[in-house]
Formats: sequence, structure tokens, C-alpha cells
Amino acid sequence: MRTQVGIVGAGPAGLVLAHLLHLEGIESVVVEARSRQYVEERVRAGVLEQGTVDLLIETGVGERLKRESLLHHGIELSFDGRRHRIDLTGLTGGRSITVYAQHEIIKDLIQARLESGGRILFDAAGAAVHGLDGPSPEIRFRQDGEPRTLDCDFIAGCDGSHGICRPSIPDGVLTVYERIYPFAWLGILADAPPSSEELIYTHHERGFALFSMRSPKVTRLYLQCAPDEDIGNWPDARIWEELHARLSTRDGWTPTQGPIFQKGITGMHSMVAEPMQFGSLFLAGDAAHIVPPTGAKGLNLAVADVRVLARALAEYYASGRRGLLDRYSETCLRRVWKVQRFSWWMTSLLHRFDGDNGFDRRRQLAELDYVTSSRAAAAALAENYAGLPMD
Ligand code: RFL
Ligand code: PHB
Repeated sequence: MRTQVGIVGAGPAGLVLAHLLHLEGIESVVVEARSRQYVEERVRAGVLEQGTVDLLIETGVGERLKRESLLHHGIELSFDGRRHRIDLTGLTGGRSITVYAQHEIIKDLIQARLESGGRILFDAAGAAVHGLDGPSPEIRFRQDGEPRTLDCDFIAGCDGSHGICRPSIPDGVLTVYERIYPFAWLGILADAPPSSEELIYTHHERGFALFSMRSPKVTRLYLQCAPDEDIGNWPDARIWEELHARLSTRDGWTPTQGPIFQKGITGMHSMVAEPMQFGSLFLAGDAAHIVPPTGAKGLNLAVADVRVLARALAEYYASGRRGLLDRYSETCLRRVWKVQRFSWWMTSLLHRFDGDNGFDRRRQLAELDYVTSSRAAAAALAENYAGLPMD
């Protein structure tokens, strides 16, 4: 088998890249380890930046998103029992965020690719990349037990944080910068109409909590917990008790309760691998960098990367010039590091750190007070949360 761009991974990075390349007349094949059903049901992100939404709509894969998503003009920060609104739209000259589940985007992209004759090879086992520093890189894998080889001009490593592309780069090429946080998030989905129209990020002495949603009928909630927390220790009644303790505010607001139909624990990690390219391999999305979910940035960053990569590949195939490809990592990393900074800042502001003393807690509260009372500080948060320019 042969193609121009071989893409490992059918997550947001891989599928958006395949779609953008198709619009440029560039052929690609996506090689995905999991089944179509698995990737279409995997519960993950929910908040999209304005730039991500604009890109999906402008490139023709935003029809269902326009109909079914929820447009939000603000978020709330809650501390000391009170909620404070950050007017994202007012503070950014008209930008907003959109709530639409990541797996719904995945469904829309898979459908669009398959309808236009694109190739996505699901259930591809044991993928490995070869010949990265030579003229003819290839992806080898097995399908239905049969060995297969995909010859390509370029390989896009869009295989997430546990993929095989980043570890295939020879030792000594990459520098990995990282921070592991001493806590995790326990997340639930509940059949309960959201009792607030906007997301609420809560700083509480018992730990961080987040009120979010997926639809007018489904609430999404998260609790800070220990990094090695056993979900078995969290029966539904305990989860609700803890959520009510952290999220309820003095004005009597509290989340509406309903049957929990999904539970999971997510670790908190910041990581950047530099450079994001080696020979004919280009890393994008979680394969190259991870952010803690507090800033709601991972998916958005994956989309920003592949936008840069698609443009660079389009320039190469149109003119033979490699300038944009050679600068791919440098171009992406400027934005990646700003988003890392913001995600780290939101995480540090809102969570309880075990070693912290009274000084640290008062400093956090002073910062929350500042962010919610100074227009300049609120504008800095809003500009980052709604999304920095794509490039
Ligand atoms: P993905 O989505 O992990 O996709 C990688 C794909 O590669 C496949 N794969 C392989 N395929 C072939 N061979 C192999 N050897 C392979 N190894 C892996 C995998 O099966 C998968 O299909 O990476 P990508 O595309 O870079 O996208 C990144 C995003 O998924 C991630 O950053 C976000 O989900 C992060 N995130 C959020 N991001 C936001 O922008 N806004 C949010 O509100 C938000 N909330 C979240 C989040 C992530 C969370 N979790 C569970 C980590 C909330 C949570 C709880
Ligand atoms: C979500 O709805 O899943 C969500 C919202 C905001 C975040 C992270 C996750 O910061």
C-alpha cells in the first residue's frame, strides 16, 4: 500500500489532519489500533475554543456541531462559597467557547472522511514506523492477522500520549519537559439537567471541583482526588456528597443530582517533547505534548498543530518548498508553551496541594480575588481560555 501522508491514530489530531489534507488534494491513510466503535464512544473533552469551532465549520464538518452544541459566553470561578462570572465574550471582543463532546467530533470526522472515499484502517495491531531519517518511511502493522506495510512520503504521529511514534525517535534527539501533579480528577457523567448554564471552576478547601455539561440533559462533573485513587472506593452516594460539599454556594446553588452512567479517573500531567519532528515524522497533539485538563486545552492544541502541519504539507506538495515543514516544530511550540503556561496556571490556582500551608492558601485566594475583580486580570484569563490565535 502507498500514500502521501501516513497518519498513526484516529483521534482529533489524526482525523482533522486527514480532513484538511483531503481539502488540499493530498492523499492520506489513517492507521488506528482501536475499533471504530471504540474511538466513537471514548469519553473525553467537551470544551472547544472559538478557533477550533471556526475551523470545523469553515471546512464543512460543523453541521451537527452547529445544531447540537451549546454556545457559552462566560465561565464562573467559585471560591469562599461565592460564584464570580468571567465574561469571556465581553473581555475578548466577541469570542466564546462551545460545549460539544470530543467523541461527537470524532463521529462527524469519520463520517466525512469515509463519505469522501478516505481510508481509515481500524483495528490495526502492532503499528511500528520505520525509515524515518531516509527517503521512504513506512508504517508496518497487522490487520486480520496479516502483516501490512504502508509506504509514505511523510508520517504524522497522531497516536496520543501512549503511542509508538514518539518512542520511535532515536535516543538523544528529543528533550522531554514535564511535571506530574500530586492529584487526579474523578469525572462523572450524570443524567441530570445542568443547574447552571455555564461551567463553574471551584476552589475549595476539600479540593478542586468542576461543574460542566454535555447537553441540556447531561451534567459532567469532576472532583480532585488522589493520583492513585481507586474508583471502587467511590460509590455514587459518596461522589454526590463530595460534589455537593465542594460546589454548593452560599446563595443555595447546588448541582442537580441524577443517575451516574459513566465514571473515570484522569491523571494530571504537563509534558512537552521538543522538537516535534524528526526526519519525515511529525508529531501532533497528545503525542507531542500533554496538558492537565484544567484549561480545557488538549483537543484544541491538537487541532492547532495539525492546522500548521496541513499548511506546511500543502506548501510542499504545491511547490516542493520545505520551509514551512522545516519550521513546523518551532511554529507549533510557541503556542504550545503559552498554552502549557495557562494550563499550569489554572491548575495551580484552583487545586489544593497537600504540602501547602496557610500562606499558600491565602495567596491562592488573593489571586482568585484579583482575577475576579480586576478587568485586566480577567481579560488575560478570558483571552487564553477562549483561545490564543492559531498561528
Ligand atoms: P488521542 O485522542 O489520544 O488519539 C490518539 C489515537 O491514536 C490511537 N493509537 C494508535 N493507533 C495505532 N497504533 C498505535 N500504536 C496507537 N496508539 C494509540 C488511539 O487509539 C487514539 O485513537 O490524541 P489526539 O488526537 O492528540 O487528541 C488529544 C485529545 O484527545 C486530548 O488532548 C483531550 O481529550 C484532552 N482533554 C480536553 N481537551 C480540550 O481541548 N478540552 C477539554 O475540555 C478537555 N477535557 C480532556 C478533557 C482529556 C480528558 N482525559 C480523559 C484525558 C477531559 C478529560 C477527562
Ligand atoms: C468537560 O466538560 O469535560 C471539561 C470541561 C472543562 C475542562 C475540562 C473538561 O477544563
